[in-house]
Amino acid sequence: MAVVASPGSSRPPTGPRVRILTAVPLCDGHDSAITTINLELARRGLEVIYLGYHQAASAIARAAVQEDAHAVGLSSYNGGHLVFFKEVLARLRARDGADIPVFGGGGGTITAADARALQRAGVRRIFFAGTPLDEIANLLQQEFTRPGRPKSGFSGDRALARAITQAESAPAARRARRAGPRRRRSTGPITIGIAGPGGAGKSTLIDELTSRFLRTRRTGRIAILANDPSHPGSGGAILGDRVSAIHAQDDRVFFRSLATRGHPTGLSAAAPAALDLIRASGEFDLVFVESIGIGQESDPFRVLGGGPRLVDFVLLVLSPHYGGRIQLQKIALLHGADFVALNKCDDPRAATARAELTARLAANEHGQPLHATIAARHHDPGVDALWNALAAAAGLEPAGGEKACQMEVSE
Ligand code: B12
Ligand SMILES: Nc1nc2c(ncn2[C@@H]2O[C@H](COP(=O)(O)OP(=O)(O)OP(=O)(O)O)[C@@H](O)[C@H]2O)c(=O)[nH]1
Ligand SMILES: [Mg+2]
Repeated sequence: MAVVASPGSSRPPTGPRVRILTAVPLCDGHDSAITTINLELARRGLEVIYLGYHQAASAIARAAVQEDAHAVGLSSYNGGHLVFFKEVLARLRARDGADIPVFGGGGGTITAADARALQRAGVRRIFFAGTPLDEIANLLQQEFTRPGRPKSGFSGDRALARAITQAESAPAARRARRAGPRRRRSTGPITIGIAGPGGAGKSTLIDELTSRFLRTRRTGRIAILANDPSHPGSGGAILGDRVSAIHAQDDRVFFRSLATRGHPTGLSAAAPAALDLIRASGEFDLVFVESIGIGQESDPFRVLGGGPRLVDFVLLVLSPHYGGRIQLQKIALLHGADFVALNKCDDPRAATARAELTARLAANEHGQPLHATIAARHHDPGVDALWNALAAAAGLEPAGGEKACQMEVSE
């Protein structure tokens, strides 16, 4: 039986973890319950991948399979649970995920009779109003800790997802052998690492870039590896990057969240092995790797020395709130990044930030262009220009019909 860490305990964040995907169904905006539950489960040592509210059954099943989740937890308050939970089970079956259990809650909106009907239909468990969070976390740990099924039992995204899970749980030495040395390859997908402070808009920007990949290329797939920090005490984590990943709901996108599990570089220790598995699958044209929110001396993709680079190109994303010119002199990655984006250019401080960053990059004498973006709006010309630059560097065909243009920031 797995042990549940109590909130604030100092359980080391290493080793296998129960990974739960949580979501709120379509036509339901009641997300405060699941937000609390996510946090409490993470504080008790579980890794929680949160998909968001107003989610379709198909999107939930796709995410559960790509995340190789141990189980899916639904928080449903809209009264449609009898139909919706069954639909999620059906979509999981259709995606090689019939073995992924579904459970959930909805306070008083799910009656005991409804819960019995859902259990008869295959739902594992319903948590009623008043169930203590410790009890919920304990039950989830007990029921869903499972040995990894061999990779050979699965195909497609499920097989890739399970192989990544196995790399996450493997001892460091085995993982290193699997990942091998990383060099720029003449074939295989181009890999782009995206780093920047917490909340700068990395995930939102990746999503907008993904939409341009999908729009401008009729075939081909893209993979996204999104790293988020583990809780230093309990070892649990809230893996929240999927919330911003609207376009990951396309079958041409493989999205996988990774918790750092105490690895201090800004990426999971399994990220290099996961990258190699993605490359080896032969399925993808482009891979984005998102670091956790980084600090001034971070170099998650090793572009400043200290070993071989982990990716082909690095994009550093800053928001206008980095501080001032002194702070810009301290951000080590401003030297090594191939591309720099100033995101949130709808912010009143953007004009000053753009001027300061332009001067800072000019001092580098690396010819790094500055891209001014507003990832929070669709069809932003600054994101178009960034996509065109990345696509050109990656050798992908230019974005058809989309003019490369630099966003104008009013001075
Ligand atoms: C807070 C709330 C709101 C807030 C939502 C804020 C937010 N962002 O979430 C606001 C005020 C915005 C709101 C709006 C509405 N609400 Co409202 N709302 C509630 C309320 C009071 C509490 C729900 C809650 O968060 N509970 C807190 C959780 C932690 O506790 P719990 O529900 O007891 O859940 C336990 C377990 O079930 C378990 N659990 C729950 N989910 C999950 C998931 C997992 C994975 C796990 C492990 C466990 C678990 O955890 C708890 C542990 O004890 C309920 C009434 C009620 N008492 O339930 C109505 C209620 C859900 N709302 C209702 C309605 C009708 C609405 C509106 C349609 C009202 C309107 N006409 O505009 C809108 C719709 C909003 C939308 N866009 O969907 C109805 C639903 C009726 C139905 N389905 O038949 C309810 C039941 C009120 C009522 N009696 O009429 N609402
Ligand atoms: N105003 C504004 N908000 C933005 C923009 N881009 C992203 N955001 C918002 O900023 C918040 C953080 O965005 P994310 O994409 O999650 O940021 P992140 O860098 O991935 O965050 P972490 O992964 O936690 O480090 C979200 O609420 C976004 O909607 C933008 O261009 N303008
Ligand atoms: Mg993010």
